[in-house]
Amino acid sequence: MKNRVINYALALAMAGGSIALSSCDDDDDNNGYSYSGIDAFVNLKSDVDGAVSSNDLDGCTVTLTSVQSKDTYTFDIKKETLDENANGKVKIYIPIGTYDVSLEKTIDGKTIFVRKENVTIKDANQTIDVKLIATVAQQSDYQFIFSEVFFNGERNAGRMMHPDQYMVLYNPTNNILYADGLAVGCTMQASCTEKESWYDEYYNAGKVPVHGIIVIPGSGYDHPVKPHEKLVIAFTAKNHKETEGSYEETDEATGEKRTVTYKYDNAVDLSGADFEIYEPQLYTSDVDNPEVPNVKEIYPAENDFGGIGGFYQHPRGFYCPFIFKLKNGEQATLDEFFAANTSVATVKDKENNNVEIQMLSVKADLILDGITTGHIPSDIVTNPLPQSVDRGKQLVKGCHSGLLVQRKGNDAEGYKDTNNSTDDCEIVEYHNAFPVGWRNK
Ligand SMILES: [Ca+2]
Ligand SMILES: [Ca+2]
Ligand SMILES: [Ca+2]
Repeated sequence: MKNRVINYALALAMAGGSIALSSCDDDDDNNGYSYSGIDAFVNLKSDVDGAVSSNDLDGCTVTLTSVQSKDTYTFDIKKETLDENANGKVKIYIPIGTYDVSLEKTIDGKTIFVRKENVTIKDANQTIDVKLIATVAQQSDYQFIFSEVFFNGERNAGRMMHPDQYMVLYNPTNNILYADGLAVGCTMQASCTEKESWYDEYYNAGKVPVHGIIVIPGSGYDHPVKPHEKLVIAFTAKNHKETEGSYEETDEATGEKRTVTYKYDNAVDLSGADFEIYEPQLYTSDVDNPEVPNVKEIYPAENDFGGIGGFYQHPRGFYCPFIFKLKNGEQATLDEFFAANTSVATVKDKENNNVEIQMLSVKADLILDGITTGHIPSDIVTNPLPQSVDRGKQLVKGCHSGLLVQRKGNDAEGYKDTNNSTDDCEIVEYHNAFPVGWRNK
């Protein structure tokens, strides 16, 4: 059954402004509808201000589908009832019951939609709050690129630091993109070594083995990123300048021992990162900033032959980072990805015996962006990323040199991305800081 709601004013006009109700076979008790129900409201609330306008939704309908009977009830949206950001209430008249609420419209390359399931309507004038989402209409228009990758670490009066690694993922499109399920992989093949025994088998099949993947959590539409805005993922979200170390020193004159404490003055303030990696099983001294949500991780089972078995960026850039997207950041989706993309490869151990290792790989055609990184002494011996992802390279002179791989451009005007990092990126001897509140400064 499909209940198309006739606009009451329109019905009046069609009937010539008189005896309107005689055109319906209903009595006065059910508002002119051919069924009995109650008045209620669907309250539309735009998830991101400026994402949807009242004009976008003019003439659109909101549909309620009965969970039990699958009957549908549709209601017209009039822009006069909405504010400029399309926030506002749509009056509905509907039988008591449990419904799924939906709305969808594609306009100007974006899809605007609402999904809300299992809403029980039982009270007159009840209000159902729903979130209006607007994002790219075509999945192929979804894109994120690295605007900064800081894997190198730095020295602080000779002391090396690289838990202050970070990366910045930038939305180069003119649409709001949801980052739930946005993932970064680090290649299993190192750029400084000869091809691993499994390299051709995987790369010839369009697969890029990884030693770890980090994934932005979320149900699909929890983390909007506006056009030309970015997300900062920290290895650890704290102000690394405040990291304290100490050593024992003997006073030459008196022979007394004393403790000297120091800080890491050249390190990065990542206390305001959007997400952080928290992996105490792999990194036993890791700390969890409760203010900063943690990414989820997928990685192959750790063993002596399979490499690192966890998301890891080498301070010489040997394991190249790349971006891809899962449909969302829920654990079930990660598990599904793991099951579908895990295989077994055979490698030789030190005694030249064949040993099987678990491999996790990402299909190359899913990769949205990647940067081939390494260091000058070895150059790129083997390409860890397909040429279609990056046919260039960015090399640091050595570890802990305070070097940032940065894409040319800026947030406001965009960045250069020709999938040739030699041209698109540069290495600079500074890094940015992301203290608490950096985005609003
Ligand atoms: Ca951490
Ligand atoms: Ca945290
Ligand atoms: Ca690219």
